[in-house]
Amino acid sequence: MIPRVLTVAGSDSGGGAGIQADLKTMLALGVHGMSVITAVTAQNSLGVQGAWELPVEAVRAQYRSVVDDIGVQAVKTGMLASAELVEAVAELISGTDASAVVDPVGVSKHGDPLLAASALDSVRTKLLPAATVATPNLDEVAQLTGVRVESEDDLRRAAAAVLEYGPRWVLIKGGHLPGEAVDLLTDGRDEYRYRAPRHDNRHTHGTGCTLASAVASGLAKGQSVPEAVTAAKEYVTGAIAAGFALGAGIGPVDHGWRFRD
Ligand code: PXL
Repeated sequence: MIPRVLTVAGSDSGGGAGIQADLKTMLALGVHGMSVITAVTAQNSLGVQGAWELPVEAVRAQYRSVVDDIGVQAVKTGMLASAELVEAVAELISGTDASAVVDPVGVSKHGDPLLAASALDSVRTKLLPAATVATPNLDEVAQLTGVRVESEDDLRRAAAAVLEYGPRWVLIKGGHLPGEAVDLLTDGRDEYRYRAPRHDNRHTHGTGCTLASAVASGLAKGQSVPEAVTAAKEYVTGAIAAGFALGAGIGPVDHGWRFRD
């Protein structure tokens, strides 16, 4: 049977990030993608013009419909908007026998809030402990742990601070560091560093969602966490290199780059 992956995240009407990025990534990586929508954003290349979260019962019902009938090998979480939704999703994934990739989304590419400040403690104490892999960027690391990463030397301290909350693995995304882009994956014992060339391309909307969904797709296919991250980095690096202009602002990464001639 085809590996099945579920994203629990927000909708990006512009099609570059959120649920739309997740499902495109899953298609490109050969798994069956499914979605639990937590919030709807009115969004384009210029930013987020509006956001509406769904009632917690609607999120629970979508999740049970999918997991109880179709089944999942991996779940990815993205925008969860409120403390109530974070806590409900944490409980749902804790009770599911599947790998969980938690992308602790705080703000959009344009700096629009996608998570209430009052939800941060629920992310720390309920959601992160349920994660097989957490994938914070440097802003999310600072928001969740207070650790500010200014150079590659700080990545290990950032990872240790996130691991304190209980995820099995953490992938600290150092893409915003000056110079070479380096990510650190560790479970507190083994450590892997992923280096990628920096592409001179501002069309990077959806990068974080794409990476987390690619990791979830690899885990659903039976890859180990380090293998899934290696494959995911290769996919997202190609997608960033092929990112294209759309609208008047920041365009999306190209989820279909491997399909182009
Ligand atoms: O990349 C974080 C993210 C997650 N979810 C939704 C988004 C974004 C960024 O724009 O729009 C719905």
